Amino acid sequence: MTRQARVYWCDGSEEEARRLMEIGEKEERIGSQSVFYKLNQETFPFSYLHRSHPTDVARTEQLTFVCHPDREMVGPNNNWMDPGEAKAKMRGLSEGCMAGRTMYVLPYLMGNHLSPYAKACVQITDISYVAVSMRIMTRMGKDVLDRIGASENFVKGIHSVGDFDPSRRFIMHFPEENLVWSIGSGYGGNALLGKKCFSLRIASLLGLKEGWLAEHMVIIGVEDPKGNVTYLVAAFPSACGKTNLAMMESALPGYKIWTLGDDIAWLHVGDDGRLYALNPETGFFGVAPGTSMATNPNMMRTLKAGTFYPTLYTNTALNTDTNEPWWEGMDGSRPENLLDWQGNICQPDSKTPAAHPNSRFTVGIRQCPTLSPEADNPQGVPISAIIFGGRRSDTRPLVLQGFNWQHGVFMAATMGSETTAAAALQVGVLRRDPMAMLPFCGYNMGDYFRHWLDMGKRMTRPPEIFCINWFRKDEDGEFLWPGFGENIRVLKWIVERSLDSGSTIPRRETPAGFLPGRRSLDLSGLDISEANLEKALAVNPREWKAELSNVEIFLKKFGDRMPGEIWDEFNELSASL
Ligand code: OXD
Ligand code: MN
Repeated sequence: MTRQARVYWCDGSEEEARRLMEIGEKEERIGSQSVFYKLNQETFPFSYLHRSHPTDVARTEQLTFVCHPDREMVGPNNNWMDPGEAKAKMRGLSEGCMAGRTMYVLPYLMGNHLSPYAKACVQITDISYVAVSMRIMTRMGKDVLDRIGASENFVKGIHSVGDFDPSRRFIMHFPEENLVWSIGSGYGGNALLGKKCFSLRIASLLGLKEGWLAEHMVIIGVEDPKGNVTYLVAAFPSACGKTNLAMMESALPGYKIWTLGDDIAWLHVGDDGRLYALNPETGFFGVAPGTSMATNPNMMRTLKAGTFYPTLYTNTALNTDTNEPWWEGMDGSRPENLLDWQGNICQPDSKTPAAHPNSRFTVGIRQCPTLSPEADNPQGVPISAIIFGGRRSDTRPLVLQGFNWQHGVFMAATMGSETTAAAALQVGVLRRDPMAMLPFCGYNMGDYFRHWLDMGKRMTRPPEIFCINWFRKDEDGEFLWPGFGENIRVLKWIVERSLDSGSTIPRRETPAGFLPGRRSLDLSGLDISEANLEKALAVNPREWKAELSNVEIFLKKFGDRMPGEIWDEFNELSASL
């Protein structure tokens, strides 16, 4: 059907990565541009720049469908298409789509080779950029084909960039067949089918059937000055600081963050009744703008650590004096001689960003200096607290703890966030984004909340649940909380509240949840006024009432699929405000 000129079976080796870089540099093109451009190999070892098609710069949620015979099961949170109709459409669009091009066959594993939870997958693609990106982000290799053998039990991905025409761009999921079929985009979550498409959308549905959760979460270990490590997961919408949190450098002496993952966590209940998290990926696909030695020094070190994994920069600007990538918010001043993300010369006084706001780096997790020694644990790590967050200029306080599992699930189910450039949507508008999974939950969200409630009942020691908001602003639009490495102060409170001794750590009860008690947040050495701290932590009934009417509209969309427990919590909060 695809009529490719040749087939290339990838084995995941280093020689192959180098060969693919060369093909992308010298043989493949997007329009008039090479797929890869070699950057300064002294300062950015094994690094390449990729410029995507100008219409293809973010995930396209409006072109993403879940195709299942039961529309109700798919829910109002997903675009739906009948599987037969979707297949016919995709066949039409895919006819001859690889003519004259190479089809790369990518066998890969999501999860550790030794993990009982790992899933074998095969994706085909027709662009070296996706082949190389998948090698960074997954465990790719011939051994995966041996593992699959003659069985049908693997996740199938068909991907072609087609002609990049947005009117012929679709990302279709067929959960009944473990199949993802994507055409017309080479960008991130639209094209690296092991990521959002499988490890979140399809995996979330597998999790519903098999009793586990696939979540949009970072996994970190927080080490205290005594050397005890407590593991946490945290869910934030795209481009809200998950990567910065995952490799944060603590502003409090003696504390250290260990990195296990920055985007996806698979959560299983262990034999001991605790919740365990593992990261199915092996790389970071992070947002570049704003990343610097000041905001995320460990990521800057990761980017420059070049090993046998190439590091890719997608749609960043290029400093033509040094041949290095550049983006807004990087250290130092704006270079004089810059090409923007499309390769055009930038005027020095231009106010338009030179890097695309959703420009990204793709880099191997092995290069991360804070990688946890437990990152490859086949069972995952035991989780003491689950954090949910969003980008909210108002209403939501710096941190709130849920009263119990059910209340925590309600808090997460009703969270919202101001949209970012990660998806092709209007930026900065508030949308409800339960568990940061709105674009990624592959089935009806009402059923998803019920699954979360049921998971809690299966654990003998469920993690504590918290909601955080680093982004609250004052009347003048200034952030109230300094963020970045100072966030450790909030994590410290969260960890302490989550340990067995947690009930002794002071907290204040509000209708919306527990706030840190007076002086229980460690503010030593931090310059923040009492007034700002109070504003950052305020639970304001007027704001919450407005919030709840917005929440009610959202929850009602799911009709009787919305569990009664969620409405019970809603009614209790409404009544107590
Ligand atoms: C991502 C996203 O790329 O969430 O991780 O958009
Ligand atoms: Mn993400």
